[in-house]
Amino acid sequence: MKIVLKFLLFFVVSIIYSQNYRPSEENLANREWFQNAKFGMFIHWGVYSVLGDGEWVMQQKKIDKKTYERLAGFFNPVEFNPQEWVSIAKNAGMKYITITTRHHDGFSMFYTKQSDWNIVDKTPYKKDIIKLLAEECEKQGIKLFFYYSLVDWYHDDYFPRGMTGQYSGRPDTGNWNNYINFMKAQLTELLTNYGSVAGIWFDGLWDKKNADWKLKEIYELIHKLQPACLIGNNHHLAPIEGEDFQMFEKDLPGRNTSGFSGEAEIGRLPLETCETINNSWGFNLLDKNFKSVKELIQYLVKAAGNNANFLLNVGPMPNGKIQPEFVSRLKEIGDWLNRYGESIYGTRGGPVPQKSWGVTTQKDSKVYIHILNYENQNLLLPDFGKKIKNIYLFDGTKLNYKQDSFGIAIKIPEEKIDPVDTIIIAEY
Ligand code: H79
Repeated sequence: MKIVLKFLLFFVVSIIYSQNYRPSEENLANREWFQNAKFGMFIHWGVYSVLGDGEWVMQQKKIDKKTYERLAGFFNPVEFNPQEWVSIAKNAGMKYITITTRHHDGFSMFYTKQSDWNIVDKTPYKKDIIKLLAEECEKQGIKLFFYYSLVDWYHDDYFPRGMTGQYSGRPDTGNWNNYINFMKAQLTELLTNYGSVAGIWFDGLWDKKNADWKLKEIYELIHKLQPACLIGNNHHLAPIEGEDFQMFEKDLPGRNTSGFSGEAEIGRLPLETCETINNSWGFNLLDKNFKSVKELIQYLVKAAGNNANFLLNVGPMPNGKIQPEFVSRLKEIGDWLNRYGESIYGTRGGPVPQKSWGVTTQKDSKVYIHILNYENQNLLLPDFGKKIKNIYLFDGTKLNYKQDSFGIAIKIPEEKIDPVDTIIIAEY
């Protein structure tokens, strides 16, 4: 009887284990690196960039696929210089790049044997942009993530269709399993031909929420090919088994002001929040709603305070250049990080959750108090269970403070206020 019980227990335990994803050592190390990195560059680039009207133009302007195909013939970014892009990212203080290998229009920015709807076969440029960028990132020590849309407005086998893609003039037939196999084959190419890939950033699942996406198989394939590769999926839901990080689109973790984060609760995985510099992901000629340097830095700081990375987007122009309004802002963020990066890189969300005045980050025995919105010279922090040894401004100026059982009261001299971020260090 005992033996039978033991056997049963073993059986149950092994079933539980076989269902539960256990990240590899390399994967856990990569997660740690990711959380320390804090700041990355998102790149939205595709044949849609030619129209200067964002990456959703095919859907929004109801362009059928035959007509849309013409754009590939115009895509010839002769001024594309991967070395320049990677330098722009590095000088901004960014530690990784996440680029669209394939957006919802289904166009592959890399060479693929699975379809000729790709950069090498269909454009006069003929070069594998992802390959060029991957080589440069390797050279300059920047990690590379691949954005990969699950949606496809071009592929006939993306059928039955979801909420979008209904104007592209495709037959009302298709084989969903073929589509899944097509994606698996493409992901195999991406994880085989481009060196080490820091992560895959999926998007678009919301288009067919209830479809059988075979995520378990897809995630297992990725982790088999590259165990360290971090999987994230912008499905607007709580994390799914097999994922390694959780992202929030145009929102800080746990918030849903954009309406894109749906039911997503914050899980236990590393977090990332992505935003645009104007209001567009793909190049938009008319969009001049540029956020100020102050807003962008404060977004980065708030993300860090909420224990999340900040993935800031650029949508390069069809000639291959990043527009000057983006370049200048990125440079200024980089200058700020050069001075104050200690309070961001390698930190985790601080002991005091976000307040109207700002956020906290922490590292080792230091808490960085970021005053983003100066209210008055008396700052009262709730007690976070540490005996404070010293409190001073980032420039070393000692501050008057008092700690008792109610919390920590700090006097901030008004003349020391920095309108972008006044950083106070509390050492315990
Ligand atoms: O790549 C960028 C966007 O193109 C992509 N994600 C970022 C990173 C993105 N695609 N869609 N969205 C963001 C917003 C989703 C809007 C939706 Fe809907 C609201 C999807 C489902 C409800 C629009 C309205 C599409 C269907 C109904």
